[in-house]
This record gives sequence, C-alpha cells and structure tokens, in this order.
Amino acid sequence: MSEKILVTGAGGQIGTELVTKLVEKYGVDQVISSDLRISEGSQNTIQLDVTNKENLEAVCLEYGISQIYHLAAILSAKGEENPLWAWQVNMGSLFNVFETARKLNLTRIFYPSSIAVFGLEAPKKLTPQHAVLIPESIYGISKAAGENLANYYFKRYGLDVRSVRYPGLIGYKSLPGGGTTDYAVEIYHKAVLHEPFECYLQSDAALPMMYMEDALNATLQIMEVDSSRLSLRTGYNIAGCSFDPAEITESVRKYYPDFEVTYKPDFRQKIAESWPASIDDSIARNDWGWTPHYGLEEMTAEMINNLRKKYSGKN
Ligand code: NAD
Ligand code: AKB
Repeated sequence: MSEKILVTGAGGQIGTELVTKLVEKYGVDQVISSDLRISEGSQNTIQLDVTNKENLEAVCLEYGISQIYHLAAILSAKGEENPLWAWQVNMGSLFNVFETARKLNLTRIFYPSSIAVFGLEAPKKLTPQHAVLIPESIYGISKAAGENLANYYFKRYGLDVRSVRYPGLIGYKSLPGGGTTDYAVEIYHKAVLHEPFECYLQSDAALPMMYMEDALNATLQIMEVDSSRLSLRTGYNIAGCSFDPAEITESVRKYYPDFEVTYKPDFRQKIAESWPASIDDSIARNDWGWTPHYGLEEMTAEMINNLRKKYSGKN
C-alpha cells in the first residue's frame, strides 16, 4: 500500500523543499502539506495548528495519513524571545503527533532534531553522538526532550520514529525561519545583491552546517532504511561541513572580491558559543550509510549560481 504523508510546518525552510521531494517520490495525491497559514489555492495544502490535538487527529483520519514528517517548531533565536511559547509549540505539538500516531497506528514518523541538543559541557570539536546533553537554549532543551520522547515511544509502544540532528541548513529555494545559523543563508543573498552584510555572530563562531540537498537526502534515506539498521531512536548526528563567518566570507569573496562584511554580535552569539563547532557522524555512516556530498566550496558555487539566476528572474 502506498504511504499517505502529512507534513507539518510545510511552509518553512525545510518543508518548502522537502514537500517537492516527497511529491516526486510518492506522487502529488499522497502528500498533504500543512502549516499555520497557507497561500490560497495551493494544491493538497491545508491549514493546521499542530498544537491542536483534535484537529491533528481529524486531519489524519480524513486523509488516511500513514506517515508524518513533523517539521513545525519554533527555532533557536525566535525561541529565546518567548521561551514558554517555544516550549508549548515544540513539546505540545510533538506529544500530539506521537499520541495520534500511536492511537491511529501510523507506520512511521520523522522528527527533526538539531545540533542545538548539545551545550557547553559537550566536546566542541567532532562532538560525539553520545556526548552529554545539557543545552543552553529553550529550543535545544525541547529538542533534547523530544529525542528522549521519541526513544520512549519507540521502546514503550513500538512507534517507528526516526530522527536526525540537522546542523544549520543552507539552501537557495527557501529562507530560514528564526535560527542562529540563518546568517549563512543571508550572506549569500547579500553578496549576490551587491549589498554589504552585517553579521550577528563573531567572525570565529564556527558551527556545523549542511547544504539543503544533503539534508533532504538524509531525511529520505533514514525514512526508507530497514528498521533493523537503526541502532538509535534518539537523533542521529549527521555532519555536512563546518565553518565560521570569516571562512564563509572568504569563500564568497572568490566570486565577489569586494564583498563587505562587518560584525555586530547579538544574543545569538551566546547560543552559537554553546553549540558544537563540528560533529562526529560515524554512527549514522555505519548504521544507514549516510554520506554528505557538499563541502563549503561546492555549496558556495551552488548557492551563488542559483541565486544569480533567481535574482535575474531565471529561477
Ligand atoms: P521554519 O521556522 O522555517 O518553519 C517552521 C514552520 O512551522 C513555519 O512555517 C511555521 O509557520 C510552522 N509552525 C509553527 N508553529 C506551528 C504550529 N503550531 N502548527 C503548525 N505549524 C507551525 O523551520 P525549518 O527550518 O523548516 O525547520 C523544520 C524543522 O527542522 C524544525 O523542527 C527545526 O527545529 C528542525 N531543524 C531545522 C534546522 C535548520 O537549519 N533549518 C536545523 C535543525 C533542525
Ligand atoms: C537554528 O539555528 O535554530 C537551527 C538549528 C541548527 O537547529 N538552524
């Protein structure tokens, strides 16, 4: 039987691109996109506040949903502006998804975690999968709790939840929604638009990052792999590349030598300081064959090439 998929938070940075991939794979009638607000007339797109359990359950029944990709969340920077709201959305919606999935016997759930689960006590470089998790941000706390909840639902109820800890994601098709790593998308837009860029992180704030294509591949791959290959039901570390604002600036200046960058660190610098600089993803590589394909230079080439087309109206 073909899967019927519900994507929550589908209008965000990842959902915008993931839905296209899911439609390519499963067919347009098999994928229902949902978000708080939707644009008029979008096909198979519905309005759904996933903190409302009754509505979520009703949608799953109405469309015969078998899998949920639960992307809806409040990210790290927005979360610090209103921690209670971030907790209520991130944890409330996750409980709703897991309870609905358990009750309706859904076959598989995707739950995106984040490198934000780590805190100051974890090793900064090549942070291992099982490093201590004492996150500093409310977002990281919700993701660490969410991973444990995923593991609990798997062990207690046999719910097939799969999760990766995405690094900061960078793509040209969609804009990020309020994270600490958003600067690494904006910097490319500014360069292509010939505008100066003011960076809210310090020049040496190195973070794990990943090109969107790699992140989408990881997502589809972990959701397809046979259950027996997954030794973890928390979130798998996955690594793409790692760089700081000075390094990405250097990479961009190969295309725009006069590109101007200034630094004015704000509250997001503290969040960045509490996160790893790079990630050890050997367990994901061994368990399900995860391999990234984009380093910083390949990603810069793709971003600049595609944003140039976009801003000249060809994309
Ligand atoms: P985003 O902020 O771009 O999109 C989130 C979407 O969720 C938004 O469209 C928003 O309207 C929606 N939303 C918020 N509250 C909702 C609610 N109550 N009901 C329904 N929808 C709601 O986020 P994203 O970057 O696309 O991230 C998707 C997921 O991946 C999140 O769980 C995030 O924590 C995780 N993640 C993202 C990154 C990244 O770099 N983008 C990195 C690590 C983890
Ligand atoms: C954020 O910066 O909040 C996200 C993430 C790494 O989870 N991009």
